[in-house]
Amino acid sequence: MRMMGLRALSGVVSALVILGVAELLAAGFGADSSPVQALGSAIIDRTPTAVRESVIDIFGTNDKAFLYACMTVVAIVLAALAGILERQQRPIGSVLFAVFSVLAAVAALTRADATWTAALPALVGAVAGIASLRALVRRLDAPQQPAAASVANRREFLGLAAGLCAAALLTGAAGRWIGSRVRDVSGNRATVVLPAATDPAPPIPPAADLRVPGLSSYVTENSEFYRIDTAFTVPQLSTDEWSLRIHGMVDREVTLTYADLTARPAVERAVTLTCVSNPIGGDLVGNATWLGYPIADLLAEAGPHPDADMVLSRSIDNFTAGSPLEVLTDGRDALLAIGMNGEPLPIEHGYPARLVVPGLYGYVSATKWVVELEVTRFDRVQAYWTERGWSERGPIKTASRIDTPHSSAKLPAGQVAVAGVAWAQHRGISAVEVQVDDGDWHPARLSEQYSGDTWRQWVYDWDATPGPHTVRARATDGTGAVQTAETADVIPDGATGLPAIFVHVQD
Ligand SMILES: Nc1nc2c(c(=O)[nH]1)N[C@H]1C(S)=C(S)[C@@H](COP(=O)(O)O)O[C@H]1N2
Ligand SMILES: [Mo]
Repeated sequence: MRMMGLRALSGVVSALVILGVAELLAAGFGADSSPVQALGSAIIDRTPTAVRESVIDIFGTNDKAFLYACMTVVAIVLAALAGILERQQRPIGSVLFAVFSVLAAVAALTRADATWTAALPALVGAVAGIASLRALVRRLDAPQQPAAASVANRREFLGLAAGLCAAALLTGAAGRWIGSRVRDVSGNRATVVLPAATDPAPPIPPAADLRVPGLSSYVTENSEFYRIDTAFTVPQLSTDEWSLRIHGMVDREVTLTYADLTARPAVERAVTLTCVSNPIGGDLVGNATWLGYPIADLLAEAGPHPDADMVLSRSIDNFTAGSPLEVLTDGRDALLAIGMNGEPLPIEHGYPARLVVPGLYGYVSATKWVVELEVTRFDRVQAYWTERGWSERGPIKTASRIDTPHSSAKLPAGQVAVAGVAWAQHRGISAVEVQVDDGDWHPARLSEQYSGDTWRQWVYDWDATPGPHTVRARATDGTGAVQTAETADVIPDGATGLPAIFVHVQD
């Protein structure tokens, strides 16, 4: 039993050696070449849609932390197993290490823009880790000896294991530290001075924000803004490295540098973003003021062919979104954005440039760290989420949310402000109604409409009577269509149904 523990320890320590060496090399060969990053990204790209949705349901935007934890547990179990199976004459553990390192190397090689050097961290790491495993197991496999010699052997084993473990942690930490120093673009971001908008956003009237306690503010602060993406580590792309290539079914290919872009007249617009994975009542929605450049103008410069109907936008980490060309050029404020609420885009929200399209869910439009627009056709290519079972088109569905009171709140009888937000980007919100139990629908008071591209707040003054109650809301969009009560799952093109809270009003 004791022996098995020591064998398992050899495996875990040697796996740490692999990772430590690999992290140090990855500092030089690029974050994508780290086995942890490469495998994490490969897992994200291959996670079945249903699994991803339940993970997002449970862990929200901590989905990456959850994946990290799962990978750690699996790695420890496999490494311990490799240690237990390894013998001097029968190197099964070494073979296991080799197999996983080759998998990590292949994953690294298949990332966007990978060169052959991307395989080096995993492979060199494997050589070091296997050497470590062999050295440790040699000390455990020593033939039966007198008790004194065996105690000396054990001591030597533990000393070696401790030394290797410390060395692995040190190289790993050094690799991470150097890597973040080399790559981190927050220094570059701090030097960006955003251009003034030639066409600024109309000022937000005070009455756009009802300021009811518990109600989301009209503008979502950057630090509060939801984050959803497939990036296991946030891409670090400086303004010097960034460029946008517009190509495909166009008359002339266009490549814009950051300086080319910011020499153009900038516009500023408030637009509410929504994620297709947002369940009814969920918080994957936020409103910000974006500074950017009309996508339609950029496309016009390239001259899209008349038979093209889709723009496939691509990020530096190879995420893609397919937006209808028609939507990008119909006059709405579809932007290539560089600023968010008066600041350069936060790195996790797409620095230095991303797309924002009013009326389309993020997965078909809002590409962060965007570097390419390919003018093409829906019948020729599929975007990232379409390949994974989501609808190729993703117009935002009319939705409302009750922010206050919270579900299962205990309330005093009498006046209660039931308040929330409603959105139907690019169609606007014309009414919100509230229903208590199965009674009549009552109109809520709306905040001042700012634009059809942003959400709208509402409040209903409810005269609450004692007892348990269900309170529901429903919105009507600018075309007069009422939010459907029929429930639909988020897959394939967005949830439907009415938000409801259950409250207990005291006597
Ligand atoms: N590069 C990249 N851009 C992306 C995504 C992604 O996974 N990678 N996800 C999209 C989705 S699904 C949504 S809802 C929005 C979210 O933008 P936010 O994180 O700034 O809120 O980004 C979109 N842009
Ligand atoms: Mo999304």
